[in-house]
This record gives sequence, structure tokens and C-alpha cells, in this order.
Amino acid sequence: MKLYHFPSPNPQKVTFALNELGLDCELAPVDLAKGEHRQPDFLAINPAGRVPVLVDGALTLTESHAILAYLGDRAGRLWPTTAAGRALALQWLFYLAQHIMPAAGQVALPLRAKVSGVAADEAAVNQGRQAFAAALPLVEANLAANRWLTGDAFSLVDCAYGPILNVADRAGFSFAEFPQTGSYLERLRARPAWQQTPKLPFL
Ligand SMILES: N[C@@H](CCC(=O)N[C@@H](CS)C(=O)NCC(=O)O)C(=O)O
Repeated sequence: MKLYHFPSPNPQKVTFALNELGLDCELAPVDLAKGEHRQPDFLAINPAGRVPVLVDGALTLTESHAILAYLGDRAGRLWPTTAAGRALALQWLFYLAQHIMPAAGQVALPLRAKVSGVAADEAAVNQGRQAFAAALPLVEANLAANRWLTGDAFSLVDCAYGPILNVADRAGFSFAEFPQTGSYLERLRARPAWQQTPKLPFL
């Protein structure tokens, strides 16, 4: 397998998961700061010009959450084996994609500015903070009842949430009103697989 990546949150979901699963995978860096994702050779691999991209034989897969589901099935670990379990895992991944990540992207604009060179729009950052806070109560309530998002056992769903909560925190979002989520982030950061995950200096 080969993973095209950059040490930013979406690819980090996959490098975190690969470390947790102990899977062998060649890492191919794509430097977003240098615009390598807009070069023809990379656009031939992913016309959307985004990372992560996983190549496994004839399969070229984009979208971090689809890659996590594939790796979980392929490894037969950290991914539910029942229909109900898989549906629940997907429920939390769709919630992250639809309701949390757009807001986290705005919260993280001051950090993204360090890579893109485009100054962060303060109004957008504040709007993002509000939307992010509005999306967290569901996560907080789940974590009050469960150690990890899908229950007692760590899963690849947690590999998806970790880098997003981490970037929001590093961008200055306070989890004081969401203590369960704040503790969950610390549990994620304590995992050796996360500590070995490539990170931009400010992440
Ligand atoms: N929905 C995609 C988002 C991927 C994405 O936006 N990745 C960022 C890096 S964290 C990227 O490649 N950005 C390039 C750009 O903004 O031009 C996923 O979950 O994989």
C-alpha cells in the first residue's frame, strides 16, 4: 500500500490508523505548502487535488473516512464486524464530516494560514468557533457514557476524531465547556500511535 499524505489533520487520520493497526504502508509526502497537490502528476492520482490518497494494488481511494473503513475491513481490527456496529461507526464518521469538520476548518484558519500564506478571516474564525461548539454536545453526551466513540473499545472512528479535535485545540478552541471531550482528546494524545503520527510543527 502507498499513502499520499501531508502532516495535516485529514491525512493524519490515516497515518494514526496505520500506526494503530501496525500495517505496512509506504508514505509518499505531498507538500501542500509548495503546491505539490496542484501539480499534474498528483492530479492524475486525485483530480480533487487533496490528501490523503491510499493506493492498494488496483484500488485508488480518496476521502479519509472511506480509507479508514477500508483499512478496518482489510485488517479485520478496530472496525466493527456486525452490520449494526459498522452502521454506528459510519454514523459518527458522517457526523464528523457533515457537522464538525466544516466548523473545525474555520476554527483552524489561523493555523492553515501558516501553510497557505492566506490571512485568516476573523469573522469566519468566530463563526466556526460557534458552529464547532454547537456540534460538540452530541459528542460530549456520548463520551459521558462511553470511553471511546463507539463504546468501550478504541476504534478507527477515534482515529478520525483525534486529529480534528487536536487541530481545534491547537488553534485555541477551549474545551472547558466540554470536559468529557477534552479528556477524550488527552486519552487520544497519550496513545503511542498518535505520538508517532507525523505532525506539522504547530500541531
Ligand atoms: N474530505 C476529504 C478532505 C481532504 C482534504 O481537504 N485534505 C486537505 C489536507 S488536511 C487538503 O488536501 N487540502 C488541499 C487544499 O486545500 O487545496 C477527506 O476527508 O479526505
